[in-house]
Amino acid sequence: MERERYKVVEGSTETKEQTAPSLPAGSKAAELAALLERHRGERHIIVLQSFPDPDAISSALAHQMIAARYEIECDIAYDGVISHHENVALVELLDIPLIRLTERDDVARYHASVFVDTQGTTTRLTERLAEARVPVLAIVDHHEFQNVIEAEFVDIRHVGATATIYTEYLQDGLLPLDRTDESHVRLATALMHGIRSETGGMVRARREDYMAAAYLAEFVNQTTLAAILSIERSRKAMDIIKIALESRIVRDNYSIAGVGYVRYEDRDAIPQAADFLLTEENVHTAIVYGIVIKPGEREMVIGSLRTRKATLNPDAFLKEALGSSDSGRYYGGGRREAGGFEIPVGFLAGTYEEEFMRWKWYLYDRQIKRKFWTKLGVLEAIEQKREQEIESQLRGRNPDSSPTKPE
Ligand SMILES: [Mn+2]
Repeated sequence: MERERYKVVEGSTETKEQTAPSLPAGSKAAELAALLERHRGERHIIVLQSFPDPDAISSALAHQMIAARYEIECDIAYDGVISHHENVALVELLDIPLIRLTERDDVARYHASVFVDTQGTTTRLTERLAEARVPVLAIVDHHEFQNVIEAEFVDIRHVGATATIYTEYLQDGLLPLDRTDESHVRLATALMHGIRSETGGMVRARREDYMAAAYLAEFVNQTTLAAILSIERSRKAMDIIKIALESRIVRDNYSIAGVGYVRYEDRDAIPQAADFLLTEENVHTAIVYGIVIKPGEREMVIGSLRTRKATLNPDAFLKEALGSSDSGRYYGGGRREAGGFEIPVGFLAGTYEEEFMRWKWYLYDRQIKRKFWTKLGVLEAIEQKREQEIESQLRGRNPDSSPTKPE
């Protein structure tokens, strides 16, 4: 019986042998296969969180392709926006058909819904589908159990990514990947990106995520993956340039901007931002800096100086402004027209708790600005104004939790 049905789907006895699945008994993959078999020929909606990320998008694609083998037609839907550039890059480069559902769209036409990388708490589609009496068929997710909706099939696991769970389904035989099949290569590339981005480039990955990535590795299109990542990176640089532009302070033709925390991979955006600030009218010298972090590694304030002023020697300027460490090593130096500096965060490094990070940035930002304003001889005016701003900010917030301000 089962075998006959697979034959119909695949349309040839040749592939029948490969796909009539010997799914691991008692596995979630086998359970999902049985579920899809029961709903053969239906039309389903795959629901994503309102702001879908690569993990959600790639997992949905996997579900869509698996379900297609049971003649189930799936729409991948969300009700918010695809906000981040990396997600846009993923969707565009891999040609993944996402549908943005608006209020006007009729959801009653679906036989059932499937929640992927969400348990219904991060989308308003949950209520709309409930109102339209569309039953929930499946939930596949890696977040904490929410107990908001019930489903025929539930697979919620503590792994780094939902894409890891779907990769396991593929491995278990729900859709064995074939390197010569372009759509399979696209799927593997999407899932790899999903796992990597969801685990912070594997930093937070668990054993299961590594196993999944290892399986996907031989099917991934490296060029496409690199393109997705480079689009992501250049857009990150744009974000940092934007922050620099918004936070810059211009005095005496010097433009100075602290951009906050910068991921190690994005550190090149700091000199790019300095180059950009230099294009502003009346600015001859631009300085941009941020705290560059990479979990488990050394933390540094990294800064860049760019100047068009012929009489300004970046090397001498930075050495004088920032001075040297106890061991006599200068924090900064340079060449003609450009310079850079690196200040180790040292003792304060490695704590990523939000409040702590905010104060850490505040102190470094403040100290670096003081050094430069002192060098330029404009310290007093700016400090006074800033002091007032901060004091009123602190008063407006919770004064008890404010650490003693320096000096
Ligand atoms: Mn996720």
